[in-house]
Amino acid sequence: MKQFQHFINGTYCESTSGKTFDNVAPATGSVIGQVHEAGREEVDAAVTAARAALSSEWGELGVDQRCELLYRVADGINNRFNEFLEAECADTGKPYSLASQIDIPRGAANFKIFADTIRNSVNKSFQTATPDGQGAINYAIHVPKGVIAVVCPWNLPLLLMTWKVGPALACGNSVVVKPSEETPATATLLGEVMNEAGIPKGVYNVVHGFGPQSAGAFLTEHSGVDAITFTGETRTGEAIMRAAADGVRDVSFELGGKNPGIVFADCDLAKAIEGSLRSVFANCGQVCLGTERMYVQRPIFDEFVSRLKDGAEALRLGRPEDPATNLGPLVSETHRQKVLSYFRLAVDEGATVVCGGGVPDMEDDLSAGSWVQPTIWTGLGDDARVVREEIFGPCCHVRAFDDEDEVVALANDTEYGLAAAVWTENVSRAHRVAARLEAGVTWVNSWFLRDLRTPFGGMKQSGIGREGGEYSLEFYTETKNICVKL
Ligand code: NAD
Ligand code: 6OD
Repeated sequence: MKQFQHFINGTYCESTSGKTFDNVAPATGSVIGQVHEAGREEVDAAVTAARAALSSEWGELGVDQRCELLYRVADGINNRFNEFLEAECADTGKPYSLASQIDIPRGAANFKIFADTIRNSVNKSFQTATPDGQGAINYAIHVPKGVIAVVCPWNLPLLLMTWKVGPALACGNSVVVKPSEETPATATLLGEVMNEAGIPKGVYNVVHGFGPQSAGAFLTEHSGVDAITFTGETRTGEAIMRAAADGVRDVSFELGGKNPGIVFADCDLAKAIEGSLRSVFANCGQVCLGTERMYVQRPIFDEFVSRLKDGAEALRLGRPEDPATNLGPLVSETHRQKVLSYFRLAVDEGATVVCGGGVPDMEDDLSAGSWVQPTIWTGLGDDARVVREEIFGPCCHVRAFDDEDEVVALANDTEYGLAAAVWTENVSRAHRVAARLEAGVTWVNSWFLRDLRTPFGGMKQSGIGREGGEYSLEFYTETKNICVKL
């Protein structure tokens, strides 16, 4: 049985309480490991180690030396690619075909891109006129913010954790990571890579546990933490924001979504179907950027629904390691019960079930896993809970619309504002609609096409702040102005 221990000050350790909880493989429902649950004592040790690291050799390194180390971390992940792949797929049940293309390569790339960004970042300066005619020069410098708490979800564990640890370390901070209780493996394994790469002790720390009254709350409430970066549910973000108010600590939040996909009759339908199948079903619908509300212009509505249904029914559910598998299970039985409750609610609210809506028959040991069928509905009203609430499963509702103003209003009628996808071959319409959508990221004729230099984050209840490229500098550093009178 695997043991997932904390990683504190460069060393793996257990909790003094001896408390552990099960790590369950969602594909089969079997227990594959024991996770050590941190108490206040371990969280305090991790924060203390992270604080000490700031004034040790890590704090003395120049940007170039720091970036060299981060390149070694990226190489370390790539050198142990298969170990990361197996660990991530065992924890989440996601297909190797997905994680080998997205999760693990991005886990490595997140260190390189932010090393490059920080190395090449430019500070602004201003020449200031003064009454004596001599003038002054003002210039900005960026300094690390300090100890950063990184609180992570389970859907893309390595990708989303390194998306925050990469820039935090590139900017010279130290981190304490709290992975999701569902997915402890890759954050733990990364500790070995950090040691192999020569990252000084205490710079990268990991504490395991749950949220409330456990490691998540102990970490975010800890007065030794200077700032908190969090990805997860909007309600959890509210709780963390309350904790961050003590000591007026900064937060960066990537939260929930209920993202629209808009398909105009002038789209390339084959592209729109292929992209929508990915945006609805990739990672079993457990992508914050995924589409759960499809709006399709009336002339192509019936054909779109029929082709989306064909695509959904062709998805191959199966073992993560089977190269033919392209749909995995949900992350846990608890999450499956939540998603299935929405499947029932859709019927109660009057939906027409186009496909799916239940639990698939799975063979042998897979029958005890957290599987659900890919599901499509039509016929719900705009106020239905299934159309308004984030489900985070492999499902969407498809609704017909007639014109541009109508669909923009429908798409924006939500408390969320994370992502949108627009499908049209009319370039003017594409720009016009994208500018009117209340979403942090809008893709036109694509979905989840990422350039890591671009701003990433959500509007409304989907988040606070932007990360990515130079935008990450705003959160992970303090910007200081120095004014020199000449
Ligand atoms: P979650 O909010 O339940 O948990 C996320 C993390 O927060 C976990 O590590 C958990 O232990 C911790 N946590 C929970 N309560 C806490 C508390 N009171 N104090 C401190 N920590 C606490 O989210 P999840 O279920 O792991 O992930 C799914 C959610 O994340 C979805 O809503 C999804 O939309 C969102 N998400 C958003 C993005 C984005 O980029 N906007 C990306 C991925 C996931
Ligand atoms: O690609 C990224 O950088 C990113 N943060 C993706 C988020 C996906 C959410 O599930």
